[in-house]
Amino acid sequence: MRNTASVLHLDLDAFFASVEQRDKPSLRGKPVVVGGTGGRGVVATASYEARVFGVRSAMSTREARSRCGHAAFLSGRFHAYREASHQVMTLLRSVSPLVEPLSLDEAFVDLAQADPAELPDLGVASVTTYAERLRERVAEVTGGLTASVGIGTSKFIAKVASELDKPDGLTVVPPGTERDLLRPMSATVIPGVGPATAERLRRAGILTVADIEATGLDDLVGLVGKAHGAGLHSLARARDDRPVVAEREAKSVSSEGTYETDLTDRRLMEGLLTRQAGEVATRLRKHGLAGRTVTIKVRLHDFTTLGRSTTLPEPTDSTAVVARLARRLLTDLDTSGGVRLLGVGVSGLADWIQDDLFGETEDEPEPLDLPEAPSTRRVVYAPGLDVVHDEMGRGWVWGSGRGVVTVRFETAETPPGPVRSFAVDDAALRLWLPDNPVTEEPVAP
Ligand code: TTP
Ligand code: MG
Repeated sequence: MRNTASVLHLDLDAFFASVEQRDKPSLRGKPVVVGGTGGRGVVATASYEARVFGVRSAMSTREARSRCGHAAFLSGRFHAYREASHQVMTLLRSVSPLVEPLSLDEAFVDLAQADPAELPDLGVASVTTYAERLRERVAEVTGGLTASVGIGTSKFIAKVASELDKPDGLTVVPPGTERDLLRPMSATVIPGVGPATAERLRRAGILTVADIEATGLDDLVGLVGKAHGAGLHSLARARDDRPVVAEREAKSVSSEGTYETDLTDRRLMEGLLTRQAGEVATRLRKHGLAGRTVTIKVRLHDFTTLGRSTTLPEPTDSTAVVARLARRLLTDLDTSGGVRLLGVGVSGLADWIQDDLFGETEDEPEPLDLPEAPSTRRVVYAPGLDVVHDEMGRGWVWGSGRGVVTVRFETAETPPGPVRSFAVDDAALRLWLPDNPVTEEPVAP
């Protein structure tokens, strides 16, 4: 255990919704819900103004509309979220070589590896000043996004701390005060205590961290099993020595793409999966790896994300094998409503490979017979998407239906702008995408 508060956890506030408010000035300070906007859609996240009305992640959009009908309901713009994430992760990597991203909007940073010229000591006062400056820099590099930060002697404490003063807050837990902080908290603050474990503990009268602390190791093991019980016993005492790991050893190699308009053409989807399989297999070979489990990931138009996987008897690094399995997995899924994300991954990695696994020593990429994009992609003016109009310039889709699309003409750099309506087939209007979108956070290896 380290004796300084030098593990930092950063989590952006209402991430997708904040990016939307940054880019759509008329929505700043207003309730915004990002997610599937159709009948079966699910909320990905809501701005804090919408949370006041009880809107939450994973709630059905229908329920969110009934709680906060006046919110702006937007479908997502993943290129914008990836770009903001990239800006933040690049900043964090410039302050310490040890940065461990947990998701697009969340990372651990080891401050013990920060530049001593900027952080001369790891006392509470110094790390507090340093973290306040870091939060300002997050806002600078992202054009105004806020982050909540927690700092403590371990990953567990840092992560708990970043939640304490959300949004736009900073909490530093001084070394030695961890157990007092944790004791009154619900047992569910401990990583790994999900609903099922929490229920088992509750039936034994264990509700808080203090209750866990007061329960013997044997009793905990009896309740939740050996490995889990030992983890609870340690974490309830704030014992956590997991290091911040920059380049985790790759557990999987994957490639995915998000599409601004819903894909409906099956052949196009198969072509994209084949191409992604080629990228994954190439990366595996480059690093001398092979894996047994092939997975596909499919996000439907309503934000439901589906995964299917299959496991081979032996590891493979062959494009042809990965591509064939990926396409076969797709046949299990109903994609008729449209698909906005496709991905292929290989996991269960081994750093050896048997020769001639399936009699396919050749690794010829399969021909990519992709149909032309315009014939296969419906142009869907989903609410929130970026558009550009020949005379009016850049704006975003406010709503569409009955052959009409309504646009608000504003960007992050303009004041709130005017609203105009057009016929959906108006040749002066089209969807807008950045020239060089950030496609993916690098995956190790
Ligand atoms: P979170 O950090 O969990 O949530 P948040 O950043 O929106 O809000 P908070 O201020 O509480 O941190 O997730 C980051 C993003 O991940 C979120 O903006 C949207 C996306 N997400 C989903 O798509 N589905 C989900 O169920 C959740 C929880 C998040
Ligand atoms: Mg967040």
